[in-house]
Amino acid sequence: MVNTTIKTTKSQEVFAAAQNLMPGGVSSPVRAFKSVGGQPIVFDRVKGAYIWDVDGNQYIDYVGTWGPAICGHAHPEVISALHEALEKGTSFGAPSVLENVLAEMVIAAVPSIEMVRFVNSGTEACMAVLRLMRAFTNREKVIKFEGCYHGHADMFLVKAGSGVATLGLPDSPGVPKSATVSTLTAPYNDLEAVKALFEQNPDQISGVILEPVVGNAGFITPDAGFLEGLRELTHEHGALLVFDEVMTGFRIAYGGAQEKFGITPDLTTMGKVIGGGLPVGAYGGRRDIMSMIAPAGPVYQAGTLSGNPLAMTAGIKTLELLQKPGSYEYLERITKRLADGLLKAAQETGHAVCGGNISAMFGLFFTSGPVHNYEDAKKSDTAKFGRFHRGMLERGVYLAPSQFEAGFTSLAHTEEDIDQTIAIARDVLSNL
Ligand code: KE4
Repeated sequence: MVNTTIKTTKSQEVFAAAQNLMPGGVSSPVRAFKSVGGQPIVFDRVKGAYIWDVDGNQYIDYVGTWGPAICGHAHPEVISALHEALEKGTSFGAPSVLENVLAEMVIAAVPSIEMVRFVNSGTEACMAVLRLMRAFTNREKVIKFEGCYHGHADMFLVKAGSGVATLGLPDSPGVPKSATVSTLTAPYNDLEAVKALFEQNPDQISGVILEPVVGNAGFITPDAGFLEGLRELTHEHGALLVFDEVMTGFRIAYGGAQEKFGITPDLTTMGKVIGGGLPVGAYGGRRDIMSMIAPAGPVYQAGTLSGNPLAMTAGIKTLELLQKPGSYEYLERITKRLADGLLKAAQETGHAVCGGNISAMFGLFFTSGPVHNYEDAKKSDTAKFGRFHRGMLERGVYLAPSQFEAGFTSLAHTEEDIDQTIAIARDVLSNL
């Protein structure tokens, strides 16, 4: 076992108290480390590629608050822009120029988006987009893929990924059958299964929603032809294609996975990066569809803090930083170095592994693979992943606390950080 050099007394005290105050001691289930064992560390502060916990231990961070910290945590330019915005108030509940600015940036960046609506989370964006799909097509059913996660709204908690998969929950109590009866599922990368669902449900399916690169069942990439096939099938059946780019948006490329793979969905959901660490979600797409959203049209969706000036400011500054020439080449280079290094270290220490990266998103499964879908992902040795996670944590590397999550790098990660991470991984893996 790797020497457990870090002291986590304060983390343990704080987390013990938290468990009396909040269910599981956390504000979101995956943070509780349930599937990797041990106790979570309690953060004190973050900066760039690093975390410091309440005991003063420092970690190289590959979660990046689950995606938003793509420019590095607490980027000085984001912080100073927020200080300036703070002086003018934290929330207006009224139109502001900043919403126009971020909307123009999103529309300019994402090929398929002609209009956008801001909300406060990815869950809200996915909830709203499903209502819009149903209203536009006047059809109730929707196809999602096993292991994909589109937030915690009732109708998506069917064979969902992320924390649902992590905790091995058979979907969730409290979700009425009526909410999920119209949610159809297929294995990721299985066009034949999608074709069959369309044939079995003629003229009843409003659309297909998916993670164009999966990050919530571990890191799973689309097979060649899969996304193109979905685009053809949805066109053929008068259904909509929706890319849930809450995780991939502005991470896989500045224009998201749809730019990377050259596919034009009808609607897109976003979150994480576009809030730069503050609560922002968004959905957008074809003008003829988005014009159905109230008050322009009859489809209702609302939110007190939607488009608030602080969140808009953090999002604007983050996208400005990402626009700097070379950003995505850098992210691809360091993340590929990391993924290749981790895979090589694992193979050379005798472990069955597979995985890889696309731009600043990566993943590693403890199975020889290949992993094309959630069933394949579940063949991973999750107990070994738990030991690996703990070993890395005790040596100062913070990975997502679940086999069914993806890893994230940032512009703040240096080659030294990457090489140090690989060296630590080699040591942990050889003692696993
Ligand atoms: P939020 O409601 O958590 O902002 O977004 C939901 C969501 C929607 N779609 C995709 C593709 C997502 O990845 C997410 C949220 N991602 C998880 C991490 N896998 C958030 C972390 C958490 O639940 O604590």
